[in-house]
Amino acid sequence: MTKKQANAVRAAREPVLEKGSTRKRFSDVPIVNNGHSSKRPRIEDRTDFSRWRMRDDESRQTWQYLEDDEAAKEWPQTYADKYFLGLPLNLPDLEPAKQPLDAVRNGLTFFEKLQLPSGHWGCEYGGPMFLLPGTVISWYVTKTPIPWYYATEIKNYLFARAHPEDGGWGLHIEGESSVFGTVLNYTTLRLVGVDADHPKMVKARATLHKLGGATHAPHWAKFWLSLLGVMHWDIVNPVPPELWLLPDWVPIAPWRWWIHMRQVFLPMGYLASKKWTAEETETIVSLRKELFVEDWEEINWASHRNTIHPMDNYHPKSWLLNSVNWLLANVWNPYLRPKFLADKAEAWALELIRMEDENTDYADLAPVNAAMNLVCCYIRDGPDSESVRRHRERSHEFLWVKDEGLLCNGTNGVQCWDTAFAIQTVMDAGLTEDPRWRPMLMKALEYLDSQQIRENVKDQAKCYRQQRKGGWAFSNKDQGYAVSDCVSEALKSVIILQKTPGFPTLIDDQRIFDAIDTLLTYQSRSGGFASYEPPRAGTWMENLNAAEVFGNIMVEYDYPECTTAVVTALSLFKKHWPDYRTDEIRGFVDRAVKWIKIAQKPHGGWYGSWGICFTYATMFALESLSSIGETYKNSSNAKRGCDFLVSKQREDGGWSESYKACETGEYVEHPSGSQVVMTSWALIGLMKAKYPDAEPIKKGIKLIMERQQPNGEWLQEAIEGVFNKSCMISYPNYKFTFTMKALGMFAERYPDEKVV
Ligand code: LAN
Repeated sequence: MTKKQANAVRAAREPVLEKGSTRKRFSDVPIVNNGHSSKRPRIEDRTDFSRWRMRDDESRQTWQYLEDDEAAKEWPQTYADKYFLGLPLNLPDLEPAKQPLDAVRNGLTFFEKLQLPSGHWGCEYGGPMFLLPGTVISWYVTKTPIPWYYATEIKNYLFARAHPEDGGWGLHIEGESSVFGTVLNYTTLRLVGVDADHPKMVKARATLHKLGGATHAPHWAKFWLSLLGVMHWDIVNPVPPELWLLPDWVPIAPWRWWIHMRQVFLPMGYLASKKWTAEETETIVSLRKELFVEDWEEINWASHRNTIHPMDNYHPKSWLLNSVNWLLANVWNPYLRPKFLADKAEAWALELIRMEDENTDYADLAPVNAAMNLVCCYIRDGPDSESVRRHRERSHEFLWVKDEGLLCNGTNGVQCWDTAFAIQTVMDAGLTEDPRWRPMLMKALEYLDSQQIRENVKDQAKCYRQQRKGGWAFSNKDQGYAVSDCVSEALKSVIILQKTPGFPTLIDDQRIFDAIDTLLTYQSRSGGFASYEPPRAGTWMENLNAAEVFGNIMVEYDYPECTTAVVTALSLFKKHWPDYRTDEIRGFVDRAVKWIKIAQKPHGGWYGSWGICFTYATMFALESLSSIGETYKNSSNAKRGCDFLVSKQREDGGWSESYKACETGEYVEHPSGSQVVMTSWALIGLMKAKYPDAEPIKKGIKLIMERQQPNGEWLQEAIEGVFNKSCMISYPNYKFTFTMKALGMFAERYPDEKVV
């Protein structure tokens, strides 16, 4: 790198500030009070949005509220801060785009401003409505102080997201009110200091009561409310930590479960076994009156273990699980469970929790187990222990502030994932060599370099972790869980940039090979690829799904998105390193492609498990087929995929799919009409497959261009992502990365076509 290039990179590393700003170093500002308190937080109408700052310490994202005027002046808000907070950016209008490539340039001009100092793109990652409650309950029961500005914005967010008609909350932001959403978010509001007689609380309570009250809640809500002491532990279906003592060969042993279930059931099992309950407070006593239709003193808790409102019962428990639960609750726990075994199981659970905390430096897999592990550490190590301090500190990384208030993200960020797509967007538009975007891309490359996981976890086999050396996580290296498609997308982006003239080789061949070696350990016997690990048990294990509100949660599945991403990455890798494990890679790709073809639905599309829904997975499938040379002309699978997409194009040229498709398995249109994100997915799929007719593609491109704002941005539309079939999650950066990718690909493929 020349000195000039290095300077440009250094300059670009700084966040984009408004002209005339002076700024303070992030590290000069302390993060929020990390002490110990049982005080009820002060709560105000709203906070001053000009005081919030996103602090990015090597992609550790925390929102800071600068109460001190001087500090606020010295650390001005960046464009990214303002954008995230919904404050006016006052950006000038750009030269209107005449051609798709102009639209990409305008889009990048805007998107570049959102790149954070460490080189990644951050964003809200909300949607699920059960994450914030877990976090707040875990703070409350561990007497973690809740600053008034958090309490205030939590209240604002939950009020903003209450159902406009009935005032309740659903499983996710677009869902209808359920007991799960309503009971947990109502409780959260009370814990942060909102009065029970606030009109919005009265309305929400009426909805909760109409749904049957808290006794009709699903398992996970019953767990949190028992921990809080609002319910009695007898209402919680058993979560025996003894399961962790089972030898590995046992077909139901937890090491075979999907990693998220494993990591949630682990602390949940410990806490349930301890029947640990928070210190009673006035609010808790009052909640016992507010949340139930029955008289609290009269409730027969054990009789409500299986009471559940149909709205919350997406995956009804099997007769097998009901029978096992009955035996555990009525025979094993009261009469047979020996104390030495319970002690042994609890101790082993604590040891596994310690390993999870150590392996992730307390970041933990996701906010659900992070919140529970905090409580476990509080019990195990005491309120002032180092482990509790670290958990409290890390819990801020799950929070996000936006115009509506403060929410809890699905993970500690979307850093590596969105950064990988941002790079690929520029590549697909043929702009990687344009010096205008070099500083931005350099920062992104350096970011992926810094986030590659360099070692496997300590005692990998003991804590049932998958090989991860050379991989990338969805969020960042601290979290450190490699995922097959996250490794693939990051790897593709690194290869693309490092093979572009003018970019340095930050990641040497050996590190690329490490990524490949790890990726290859993910293939299942079927040829497909799952998310964090190859499946370790059959789908019959869903018979033990106790969570009711989610589907496909107990084991790993092979996913079209993951399998196709791996195929595309391996195809790209093979081009540049044809001699590395050549035969094996060929075998891996052949098996994966066979699986992809089998996974194609009779209508020609592929079902998406992580994005909504058929449009998303079909894009990835067509891209992967094209990476092995199969396109519309020579592959019946590619042709059927294209025909499927084209059959769903709307009059206005766009595509629109509703989250309902994920729940029902059928293509369902979103009531709000065409969406830029789904339109982009469909167009990318068609273009990758070299669909022969330019007309439908042109129509879609026109729609995307028309929706671009004068400053280059696109506005947020319907929700884009999903998990476990029933819960939706936002991917706000998709409206930038995929739109620009579609436009850029069009410009590359049809340089002479006029669109507007
Ligand atoms: C995610 C987010 C990313 C997502 C993709 C990489 C997009 C996907 O292709 C593979 C699976 C993965 C990594 C994924 C798995 C499940 C997550 C972690 C989430 C959807 C984000 C939140 C969700 C997690 C399970 C939320 C906590 C809820 C529980 C039911 C434990």
